[in-house]
Amino acid sequence: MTFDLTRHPHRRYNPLLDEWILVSPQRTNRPWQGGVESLPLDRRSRYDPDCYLCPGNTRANGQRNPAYESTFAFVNDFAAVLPDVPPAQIGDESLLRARSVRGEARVICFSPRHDLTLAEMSPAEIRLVVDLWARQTRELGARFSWVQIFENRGEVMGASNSHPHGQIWATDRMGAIAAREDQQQRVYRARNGSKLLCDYANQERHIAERCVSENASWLVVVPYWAVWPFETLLLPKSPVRRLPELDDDQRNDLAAILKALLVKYDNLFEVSFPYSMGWHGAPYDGADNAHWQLHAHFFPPLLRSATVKKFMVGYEMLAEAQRDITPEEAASRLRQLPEVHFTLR
Ligand code: H2U
Ligand code: ZN
Repeated sequence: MTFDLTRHPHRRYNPLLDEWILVSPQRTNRPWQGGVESLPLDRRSRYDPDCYLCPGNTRANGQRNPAYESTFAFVNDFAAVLPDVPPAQIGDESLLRARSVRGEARVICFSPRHDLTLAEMSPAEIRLVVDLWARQTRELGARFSWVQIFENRGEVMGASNSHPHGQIWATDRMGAIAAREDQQQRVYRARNGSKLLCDYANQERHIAERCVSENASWLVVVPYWAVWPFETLLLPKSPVRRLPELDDDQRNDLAAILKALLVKYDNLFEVSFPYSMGWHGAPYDGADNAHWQLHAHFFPPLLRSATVKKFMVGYEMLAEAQRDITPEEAASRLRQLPEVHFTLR
């Protein structure tokens, strides 16, 4: 018997995080039997008088949103990080160690329309979100070394409001996951003289089986080491360290590929697909960061249908992450899905 990645349990290496993941493809080699359960589409209205993100409405702290017409950013009224924190370093080398954190948290509204998602917005509207991400990165990067842009989409991911929005937490230190990516890219560059994620994108384009979508400037793959069933990695095709560096064409192409990916996601189970997504780019720490390649991660929790989600429990909490459906199979299903939203068919 010879080893076969499509049939035998194995572990795959994640070079960005220096971690392993267990893959058990034998559990899904049976034919696809899960029905497609469509959830009823909740028809929301364009404006919700009770929404704290809609234009002109009053937020929990009594402040009033402007009558914004495209995007809108404000400082989170219940911020997890704060700018005015006295510096402190407690318990240096002891087991009980703590450090102060300085930061700023913002909420970013993607559209004045309460009833849309990024997937339903036009590429031109998504382009304005790209510009907002880039602007916010530059602005917060002038004051903090790490700018974490993210979106929690859908109730299952803990989003507290269906108005299309994301968040930014900027801090004076990188988070632990970002720091590991930084270190792994640095070591790779020192060893190979090239960027880890540029080499990876080139390989995946050549192999093609994990590619989901591609245009002139961007590539979406289900990474070889994906943990979540339909996790994807969005990569620029040329070297870019941070969002603000993207030129006009790259921004338009980014809006187009985001539209394509998010429509595919919605079409997968014919539901507004939940996910957490976020951007990773070079820190603003004064170093040259030539090892850094900008990228976005999409982590959707759904596994088999609109209602069956993957749980990270048991073995995964205690040993390492595990998946059944192979990244190749997930990519193939996403690739074949139409780029027209199911609600418009
Ligand atoms: P989430 O849906 O990802 O939780 O983001 C919404 C954020 O909006 C959340 O972090 C903030 C919450 O603190 N918020 C305000 O800043 N003002 C409000 O009036 C309500 C919620
Ligand atoms: Zn709203």
